Amino acid sequence: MKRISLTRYLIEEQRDNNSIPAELRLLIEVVARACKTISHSVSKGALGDVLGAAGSENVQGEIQKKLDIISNEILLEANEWGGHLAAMASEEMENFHPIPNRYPKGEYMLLFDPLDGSSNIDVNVSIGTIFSVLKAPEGMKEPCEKDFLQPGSKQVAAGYAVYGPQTVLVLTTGNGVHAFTLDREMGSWVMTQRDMKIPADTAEYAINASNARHWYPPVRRYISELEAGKTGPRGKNFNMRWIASMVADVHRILNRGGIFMYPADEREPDKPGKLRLLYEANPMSLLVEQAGGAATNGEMRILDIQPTKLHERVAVFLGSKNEVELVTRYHAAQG
Ligand code: P6P
Repeated sequence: MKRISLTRYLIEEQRDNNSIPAELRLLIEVVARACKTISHSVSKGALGDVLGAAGSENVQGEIQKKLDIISNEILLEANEWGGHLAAMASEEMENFHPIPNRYPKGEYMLLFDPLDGSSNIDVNVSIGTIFSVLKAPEGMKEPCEKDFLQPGSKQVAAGYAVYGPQTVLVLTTGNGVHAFTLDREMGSWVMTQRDMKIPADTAEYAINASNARHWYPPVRRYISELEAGKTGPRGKNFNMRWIASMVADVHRILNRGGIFMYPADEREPDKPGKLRLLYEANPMSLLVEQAGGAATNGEMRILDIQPTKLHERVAVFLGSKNEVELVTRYHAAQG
């Protein structure tokens, strides 16, 4: 595969497929540059006084790490002056962030989890940045929360950067999923995978098994069949992985297949799971579907869900199509 830069890929996509307007290309380049800066901060670790708690909580009631706040600030500062955005929203901020009046406004809205997998930061396990791009509604004057409440099928771009042994940016603008590895010497993102595809079948699943006693029957049934292995109803053995960084688990699935699950459970019946719809489940679901996989909340396609709140949570089953469809059928069978 010809190794081209992210910039060249975006320009060729814009020219050849007319699928990336100039403003969207600028947006993606700015986000990619911000992810480079975040990667630099993350990789300092203890040498950079960036580890540990920040001494505050976010809107989710989660302890914020210093790097959560640093990453959030990096994305806000990188994106607010360019003129390509009307507003931003972040897991780390209760309210959305309008573009200050001193800057021009654009037609896109950027949503992000600035640093996903925070519990792994201090123990040097892969973490990442997840982002989602929506178009501002036609004729929008002053943005408000409801302008963000669009189904995931309306995303014009989505991606993540995973900060692991390599720093890799994975992106879709609706024309396949492509990966770009950060060349630290040159400071550029270089395409290392084009048109990633998730195998329809898999022998690997990802779930936090410590919650098993709280799962609803369809999930209990599905997981117990995987655990039964070769002598059970599935007739084959399965392996399990759980990194507790959605970005890292999804990156593995995009590379070798698998199913990732974060179901709702009996602990809080009115809480539909832990993961957030707008800036975690939606971008990851678009990437997974663009790579030939599937993503549901157990009942319906995640990208079809009409959001009602900015920080709304959703149950997530995503990855290898045949496995996602099977566990979704078990939910339907339960009725
Ligand atoms: P648990 C990280 O906090 C996160 O939002 C996802 O990245 C990850 O998949 C999940 O939560 C891990 O949750 O309950 O296993 O710690």
